[in-house]
Amino acid sequence: MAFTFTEYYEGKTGITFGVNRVLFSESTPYQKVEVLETDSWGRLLTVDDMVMLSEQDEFVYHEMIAHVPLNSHPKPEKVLIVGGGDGGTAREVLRHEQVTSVDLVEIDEAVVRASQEFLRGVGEFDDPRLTVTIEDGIHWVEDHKQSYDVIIVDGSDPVGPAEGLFNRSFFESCYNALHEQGILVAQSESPWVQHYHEPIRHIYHIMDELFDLAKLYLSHIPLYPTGMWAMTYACKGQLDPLSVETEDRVANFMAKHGEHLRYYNQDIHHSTFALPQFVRRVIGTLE
Ligand code: SPD
Repeated sequence: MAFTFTEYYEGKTGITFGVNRVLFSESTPYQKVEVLETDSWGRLLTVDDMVMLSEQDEFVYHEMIAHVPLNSHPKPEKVLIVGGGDGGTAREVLRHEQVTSVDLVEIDEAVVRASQEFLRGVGEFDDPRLTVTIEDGIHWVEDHKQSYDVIIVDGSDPVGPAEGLFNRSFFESCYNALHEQGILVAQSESPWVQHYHEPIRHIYHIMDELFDLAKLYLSHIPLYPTGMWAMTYACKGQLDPLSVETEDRVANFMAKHGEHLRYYNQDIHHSTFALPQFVRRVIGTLE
């Protein structure tokens, strides 16, 4: 082991990795992008010293951010991924046969380049249904009204270039970019981390106000700060992720793809929406 890397998330509290070598390191106009080879979690993609994924645990995040919304929609043909330049979310979205096109809009070409070169097992970039565009996702959604069935916000944490992905105006543009019955999912940070309470509450309340239905859901992602990670689901219309129709779609999807998945299944789809009391307090839904 050559050195250690720590992502600090609360004072001097953080998660530390043994690093054998640095495979990629670039300071781009937006951020510092690195791929590190760790001693125990495979390769790590970091942005401004925050972990975006490890080869060992990325499947949790990518399966959960993709399959929960896609199986909740009866016909998810057109999908937009904002961010997601590593291609992991695209890989999972493209498992769905009904998807006819995926626009992946990433602000920083270095994330795509580093991932294509050093994280080959993570991203799916060869599927003809996928179009990768290097552009600010905020402008993209403003310019694409009524265009998508599902929008997935797979951005970084709310600092630096991803900060705008947590603003009300961005979510309003996402609302306008969705077809009727469209679904939006956004990565929403950890409810254990005090300074993320505001962004989580903020995202949930904006989505709840703008959309007909909003729900927070949780996954276990060991290498993200605290290991508990939130995503927010919102629908223009009443496509409930816990409906009987969705349950049937999840069952069909699992019958076809279950052997290739590592986290998501029928039980997880259902239980992911069960929120502990303290999380309900964070978003203010505790009666
Ligand atoms: N702190 C991690 C926040 C998650 C950001 N997205 C990760 C990108 C993986 N496709």
